[in-house]
Amino acid sequence: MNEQYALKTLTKEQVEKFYKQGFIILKNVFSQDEILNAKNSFENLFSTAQKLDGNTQELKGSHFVFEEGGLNRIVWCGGYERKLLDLSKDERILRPVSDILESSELNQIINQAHFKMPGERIEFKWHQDSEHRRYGTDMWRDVDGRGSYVQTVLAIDAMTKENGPLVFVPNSNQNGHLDLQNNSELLRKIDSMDKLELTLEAGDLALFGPYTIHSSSVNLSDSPRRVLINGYAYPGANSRHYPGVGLGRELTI
Ligand SMILES: O=C(O)CCC(=O)C(=O)O
Repeated sequence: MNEQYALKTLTKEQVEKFYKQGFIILKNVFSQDEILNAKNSFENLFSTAQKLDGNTQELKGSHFVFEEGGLNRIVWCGGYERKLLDLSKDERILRPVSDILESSELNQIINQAHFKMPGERIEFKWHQDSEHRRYGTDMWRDVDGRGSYVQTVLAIDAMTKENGPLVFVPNSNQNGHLDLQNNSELLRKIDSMDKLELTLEAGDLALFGPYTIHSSSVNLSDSPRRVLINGYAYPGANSRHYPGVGLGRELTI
């Protein structure tokens, strides 16, 4: 393999940065050939979704979720498109996650395809992923005391200012789980906080923690903005059942 795309472990500084600002970006993790392969899987998934009746439903262990604006996401997309499940255990994703969690055992609970096709009105409002992981309930235990979870976003297309990029609020992770959806005062304050609009090339990987406040708006460009999202929990943290995968799959690195 071209050295540029070889497995890289994180430095101590990168891990510190992850916990300080709430996210890190790794450039050129996958080659353009590998991304082309993943793009073919996304195209298969999308053409399957086009043939459905617009109601959320499960096919071969993948949960096709439609919302008002169109196809919102495909949860556990690797059920339908095996190549995307294989990609989610590539060491170039698992190694940095394992460096952050300081665990060689990982519990993968998320393997999700996000499509923002031109003309569709798909957006994700300000949130922390800790909401989706059910922090504060008995479905989640913060085993490592640092969030116990890493979400990774692999750019399948370039992510630009025009096509609905992820937007992070740096350092917003510092106060843990904020129950944002029940905190309208804090939600209002986000407008005046510093933000980082992410621009990525296809093949770049963003990693962020469960407490990092983020959002992404509608794709206003005329080309797709697709990402493959994989999420890994510290062993023992999750007890929520997810569509397609139940309690998740155990991976060892
Ligand atoms: O596809 C997007 O931009 C949304 C990603 C997101 O909000 C998440 O991974 O939690």
